[in-house]
Amino acid sequence: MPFPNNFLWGAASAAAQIEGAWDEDGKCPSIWDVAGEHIKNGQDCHIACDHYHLYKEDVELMKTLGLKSYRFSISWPRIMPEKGKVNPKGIAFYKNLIAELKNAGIEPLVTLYHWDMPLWVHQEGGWKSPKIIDYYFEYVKAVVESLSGDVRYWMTFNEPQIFILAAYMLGASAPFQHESMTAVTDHLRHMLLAHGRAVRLIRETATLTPVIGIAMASGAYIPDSQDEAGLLDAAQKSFETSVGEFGNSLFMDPIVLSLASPMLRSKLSAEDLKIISEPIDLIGVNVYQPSNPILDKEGYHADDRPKTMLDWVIDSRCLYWTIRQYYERYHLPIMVTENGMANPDIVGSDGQVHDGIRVQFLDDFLSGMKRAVEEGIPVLGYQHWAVMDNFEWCEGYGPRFGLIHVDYDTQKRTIKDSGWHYAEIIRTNGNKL
Ligand code: GCO
Repeated sequence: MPFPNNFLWGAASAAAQIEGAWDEDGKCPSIWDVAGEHIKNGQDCHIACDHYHLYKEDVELMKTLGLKSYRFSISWPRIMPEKGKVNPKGIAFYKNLIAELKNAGIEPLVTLYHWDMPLWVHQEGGWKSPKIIDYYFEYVKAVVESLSGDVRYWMTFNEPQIFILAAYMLGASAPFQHESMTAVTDHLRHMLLAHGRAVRLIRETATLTPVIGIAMASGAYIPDSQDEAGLLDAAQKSFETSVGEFGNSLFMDPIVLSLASPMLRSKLSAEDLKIISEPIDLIGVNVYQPSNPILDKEGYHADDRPKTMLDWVIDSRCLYWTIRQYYERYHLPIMVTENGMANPDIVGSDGQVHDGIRVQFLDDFLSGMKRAVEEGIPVLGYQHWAVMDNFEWCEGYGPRFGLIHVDYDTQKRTIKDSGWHYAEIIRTNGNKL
C-alpha cells in the first residue's frame, strides 16, 4: 500500500476562475474583473461557473467523486472590498462553503491569494508598493480569525512567478504591466515579506494547528541520464536556470533556506530574510509540463510529443522528477497543488463526456507520483486541476481543465469519464496505479 490512509486525494479551483458573482454582496472588483481586452473572445469572469450560487451542488458533486480534499482560493475583494473594512457577507460565503465541505467529509485547503487582487489595492500601487504588505496582513488576519476553527491547510500564495513576473514584467497576466527586471525585484521583496509575515500570523493565531505552505509554478527538468552527473545537471537546470528569471529558487531559497538568490542579493537585508524564512510545513507544486522543451529545444524533440490543446507537452515523468527535486533541495513535505490538462471536451449524444486522453493522463502522472511515494518521499496529497471547467484567465473559457464539465449557458455540470476514473482511484487509495 504505497499511499497512506490519510493521503489527500483532491481537486483544485480558484475564486476568480469559478465563483462569478463579481459585484454581489459587497464584493469589489478585482484586477481580473476589469481585464477587458486582454481576455480572448470578449469573455470575462463575471459569472464564470456561478459557483457562488451553486456551491452546494458543487460540493455534492465533489462528494460523489469521493474527494478527500478540495483546494480553493479565497477572494480578497470579497473579504475586504475597501481599505480597513471586512465584508461579513464575504466571510459568510466561505463559512458556508467550508461547513458544506466538512459535512461531506472533505478537507478544505485554502489558498489565500490566487491572483485576484482587489482593484483598490492595485490603485494604491499593487505589488509595486510596500503598502501591500500591510493590506495583505490585514486581509489574512480577517480570514484566519473567522475560518481557522475549520481550516488546517493554508497556502499563502499561488505562483508568484505569474502574479509578479508575468504580471508586472511581461504584461501577460493582470495587471498587465511592462516594467524592468530591476523594478520588479522590489515587488518580489514585497511579496516575500508579505508571505513571511502571513506565515507567522497564521502560526501564532490560528485555532486549529495550521499546516502552511506556498504553491509554486513548477515543472522539473527531466534528467537526460540518471547517473550522478545527470541528476545534478537536471536539478541545477530546474532550480537555477529553469525558464530564466522564473527559476524557482528565486522564491524558494529565501523562503526555505533563508538565502537570497543572486538577483535579490542587494535587495534583501538580513532582517528581511529573517521575516521571509519563517518556517513553513510543505511546498505546493503546480506541475503541467517539464522545462526540457525550453531548456533543451534540440535534444528533447518536443514536436514529436503529445500536447494538450494549449500546446503544453504531455510528459508524465515530470511529476515524479518535480517532487523528487523539490524534496532533495528543500527537505519539506510536498503537496501536488495542481496537475492537469486542457482539452476541448464536449458532452456527447449519450450525455457523457468521453475524455479518454485525461483518463490516460491521470494514470500516467499518478503512477509517477506513486513512484515518489514508494521511494519514501513525503507526499501529502494530490489536487487535480481542476475540479470543474473554468475561466482560464486570458484564454477565457476555451480550454477545459475540469473533472466535471460545465455548460456555461445553462450551468449544467456533467462528471467526465476522467472524473469517474479518478473517483475509482480515490476509492482504492491508488492501489490500481
Ligand atoms: C496556473 C494557475 C491556475 C491555472 C492552471 C491552468 O497555474 O496558471 O494556478 O489558475 O488555471 O494552472 O493553466
